[in-house]
Amino acid sequence: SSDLIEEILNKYPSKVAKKRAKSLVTNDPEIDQEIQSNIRTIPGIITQRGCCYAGCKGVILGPTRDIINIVHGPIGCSFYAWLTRRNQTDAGPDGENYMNYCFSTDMQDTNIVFGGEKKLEEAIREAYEIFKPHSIGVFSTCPIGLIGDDVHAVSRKMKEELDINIFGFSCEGYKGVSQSAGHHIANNGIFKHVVGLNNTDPGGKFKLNLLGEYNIGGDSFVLEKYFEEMGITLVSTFSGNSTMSQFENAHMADLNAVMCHRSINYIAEMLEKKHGIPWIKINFIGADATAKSLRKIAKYFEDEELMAKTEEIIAREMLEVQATIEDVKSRTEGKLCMMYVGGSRAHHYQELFGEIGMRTISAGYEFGHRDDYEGRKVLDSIKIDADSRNIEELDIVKDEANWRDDLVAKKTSLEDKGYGFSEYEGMMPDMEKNSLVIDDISHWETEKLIEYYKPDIIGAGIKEKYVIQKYGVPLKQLHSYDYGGPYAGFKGAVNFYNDIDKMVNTKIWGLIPPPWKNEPELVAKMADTAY
Ligand code: CFM
Ligand code: HCA
Repeated sequence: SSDLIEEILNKYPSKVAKKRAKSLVTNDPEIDQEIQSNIRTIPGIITQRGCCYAGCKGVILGPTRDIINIVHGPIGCSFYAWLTRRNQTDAGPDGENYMNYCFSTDMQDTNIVFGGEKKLEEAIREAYEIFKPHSIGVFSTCPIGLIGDDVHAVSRKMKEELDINIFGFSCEGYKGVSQSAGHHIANNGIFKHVVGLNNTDPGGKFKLNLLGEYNIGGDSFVLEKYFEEMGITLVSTFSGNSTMSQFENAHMADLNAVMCHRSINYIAEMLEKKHGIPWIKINFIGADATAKSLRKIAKYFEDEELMAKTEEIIAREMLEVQATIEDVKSRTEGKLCMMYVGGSRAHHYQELFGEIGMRTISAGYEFGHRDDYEGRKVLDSIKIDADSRNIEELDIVKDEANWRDDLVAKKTSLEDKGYGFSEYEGMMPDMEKNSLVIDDISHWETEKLIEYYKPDIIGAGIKEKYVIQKYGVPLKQLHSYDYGGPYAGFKGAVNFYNDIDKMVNTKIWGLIPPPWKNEPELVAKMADTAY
C-alpha cells in the first residue's frame, strides 16, 4: 500500500502532503506505530467530520428521553440535528420522552447584536410550562461563544426559579476539531450536574453501568435482555435508552462496562476516581466478542450461578449464530471490506465481518485519538495542543461518603488473578499486516482507495454513501444501519451476517454507470501555492 499512499499524497500541495502523510499508516501489528489524529482538518479538504455541538447534544445527551435539550442558536443547528441519529428509546406508553421534538431559541440578527440571554430564559420558561420536564439542558452553537451569552448563568438562574435540574453546555461547534470535543464537554457536564444526585440503592446482586452504548437501531434493547436474564441490574446506560434518574444513580453501580471508549472514557475514569468503581472495556459487536464480554462481566462478580447462567445463554444463542455463519460464509468468505466510521465502530465491526470470513483491508476513524488506534499505553505520550487544552479537565476528588473500598479491594484481588481493568489495546494491533489505517479520511482518498482495492463493501456514513455507490461499491451505513439492525449481541450478529451477505452478493451497483464516468463536467487542478 505504500505505492497507493504515494499516489494519494502526490496530488496534494506539498505542505498538505507532508501533514496528511502522518495520518496514513501501513499497519504492522507486531510493532508500535504512531498515527496522527485528533488534530484540525486541513482547510479545503473534504472531511466526514462533524462539530463539537454534534458530539455533545446529538451523541451523548441526544439518546436520553426525559430531558428537554434546548439548542441556543440559529434554527439551522437545531433543525439539521432533529432526529438524524438513530438512537431508539422505550418510554413505555405514558413515559416522558422529548426526543422526537426539536427545541431551539431560534436566534435572529437582533439577538446576535444585542444578546440572546433573555430569549433563552423565555425559551426555558416556555418549555417548562408546556412539558414540566425532569430536566432541561442548554446547548450552545457557534454564535453563542462569539457574542458571549452566558448559558451557565442563565441555567443557574432558571434552575432556581423553576426548581428542576437545568444546566448548560459550552459546546460551540468550533470548540474542538471534531465531535470528540463535544463528548468530553458532555461527559463533564453530566458528571458535574447529574451523577451522584441520588444515593438510593438500585437493588439487585450485581449492579452494572453500560457506558458508550447508544441504542442505535435497538442495540441496547438486545443487550438489556441478556442482562435481565443473567440477573444483572442495569443501573444506567450512557446513554442508549436512558433517563436522567439513571444518571443520578450511576455512582451506585459495582462495575462500569465501556463499549465506545472514545466517547465515554471520561465518565468511566471520573467514576473510578471519585467513587472507586472500576471499569473494563467490553464489545458487544460480534458474536465472539459478545460471548467474551458477557463472560468477563460475569467473572467480575465471582458468582457460580451467574457464570453458569451466562454459559447457558451463550450456548443457546450460539446455535443460531453458527447456523447463520454456515449458511452465508460460502458466499462471503474472502470478500474485502473497508470501514471509516467515527471513533469506535471502525474497530468493533471488524470482528463481525471476520466471523463471516471477510477481511478488513483498510479502516479509520473520523475523530478517534491515538489511544483508540494504538491503545491506552500511549496516553502519556499524547501531545496536548491548543485545541485539546481548550477543553476543561475536571478536578475530581474522592467522595468519602460514597467511596467503594470493597470494589477497590476486589479490583486488586482480581488483577492478581490476571483480570484486566482499564485497558484498551486500540484498533491497530487487531488489524492485519499491511492493511491501511487512515485518520480523518478525505473524499479524494476514499476514491483512490476504491480504485486500488476494489472492495466488496464499504462501511461508512450518509455523506459517503451515494458517491461510493456510484463507484459501483455497496455502502453499509454503520451509523444508522441503513434503518436495519439491531447489530449488537448474538441476535444482532445474525442480522448483520444476513444483511451483508445480500449486499456483497448483489450486482445492482455495477449495472448503472454514473454519468460523470463518461463525461466529467468539471476538471480542476490544485495549485501548490494554495496552502
Ligand atoms: Fe462512539 Fe457512537 Fe462511534 Fe461516536 Fe458518532 Fe455513533 Fe459513530 Mo455516528 S459514540 S464514536 S460520535 S460508537 S454518532 S453511536 S455512529 S460517528 S463510530
Ligand atoms: C454525528 C452523527 C452521526 C452522523 C452519521 C453519518 C450519526 O456525527 O453528528 O455521517 O452518517 O451516527 O448519526 O455520526
